[in-house]
Amino acid sequence: MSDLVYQLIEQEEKRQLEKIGLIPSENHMSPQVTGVLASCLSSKYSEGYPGKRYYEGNQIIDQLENLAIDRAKTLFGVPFANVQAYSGSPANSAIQFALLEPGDALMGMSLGGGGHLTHGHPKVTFSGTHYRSIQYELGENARIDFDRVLALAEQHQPKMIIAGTTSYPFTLDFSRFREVADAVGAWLVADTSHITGLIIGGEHPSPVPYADVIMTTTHKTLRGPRGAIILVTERGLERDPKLGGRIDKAIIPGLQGGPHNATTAGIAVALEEAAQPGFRQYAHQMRRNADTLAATLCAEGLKLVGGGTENHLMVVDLMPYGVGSGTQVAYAMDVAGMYANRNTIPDEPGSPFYPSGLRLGTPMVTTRGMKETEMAQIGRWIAQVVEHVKDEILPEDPKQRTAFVKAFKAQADQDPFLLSMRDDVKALATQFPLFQA
Ligand code: DSN
Repeated sequence: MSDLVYQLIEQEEKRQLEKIGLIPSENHMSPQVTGVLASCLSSKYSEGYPGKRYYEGNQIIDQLENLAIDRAKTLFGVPFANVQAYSGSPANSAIQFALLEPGDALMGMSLGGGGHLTHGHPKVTFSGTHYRSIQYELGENARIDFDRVLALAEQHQPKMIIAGTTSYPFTLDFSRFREVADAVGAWLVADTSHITGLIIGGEHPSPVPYADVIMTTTHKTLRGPRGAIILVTERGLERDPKLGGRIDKAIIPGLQGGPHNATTAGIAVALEEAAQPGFRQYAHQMRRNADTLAATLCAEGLKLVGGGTENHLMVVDLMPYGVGSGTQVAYAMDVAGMYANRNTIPDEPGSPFYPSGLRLGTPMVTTRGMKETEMAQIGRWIAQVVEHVKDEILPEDPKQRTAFVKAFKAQADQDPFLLSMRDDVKALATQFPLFQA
């Protein structure tokens, strides 16, 4: 295989094998899911839904999509599923398009608090400009303060409340969100993208009894291909028996064209894998690994947002090392062979591009078969990297930052300490395959 594309794929596989992935929204797919993605299913157009397509030749695709839908409904215990959304952002847009009118109030967690752009982030997003966006911040100890959420809801009367997060390390209390939604008559949408694998594995409470609609991406803790599922609960159907149809119409013709059939098949395979007893063990180990990583980081003197974790992720508060220091730490970690992402912290004094936190998660390392011993070692390595770069302070003057970061990166790329750690990390990482069943 001489085409540069294949060479680059080989290089990426080598990178993933030799490094340790700690981005909580990423995961490694099983060989079965990976294989399905490279099938002839990608060559077929199938706009519409099973039994009602706009193109001929969908006899097999219909069966595949129905299989994915049935598996989703069974696994989550809901009466309706749509598996066509291209990913989480289009899926959230579809739910909003289905249930809101332009200008309606939409309430979600702020980006800084741990929410998502599509949860109404103001000014620059579709959801934050097309709708009247109300954002709730975190309260004491970086937890959701439901008294404040309720007060905000009563003040602004949102038509939709989104209970969902991307960097919130604690359990989401869907019953409290339901109380708030009921108080103002709002739709309750749960975006469980990050925690779906934990929910299926019995490590996090399910939103099914409380939410009207649930959206999850399929590639995070669920460990499938990049895509999304929209579920409607019994509760949602009781409120509007046509809710499923409204969601379907919002996907197509509302927002999308032909579904990505190979992805649909990959979702079906991933759902079957998640239904196996082994997946519960995976979810359990993911939690244990997160606890060990968090405890090690704290023991090494690092500060975690909210003091720890109750799910698969944690956010290191790097403010003691200067505003925006997530930039230097995340880069230096990557040089040392561990890739994570810089992240905002609550009440971030920096910016999303130069944030003061570091987000870490255990989905990928757990999929590779790593356990508590490896987590403790990784935690100590991360602390050593922070210690190593802590005197490299990002300039306050935005004009000086670009040059500083460029010089920092050039220096880090040649840093003997980081490069030596990279050898140690590689020695550990290569003992584990990308996917261990
Ligand atoms: N980009 C995802 C994450 O990293 O959490 C959310 O869409």
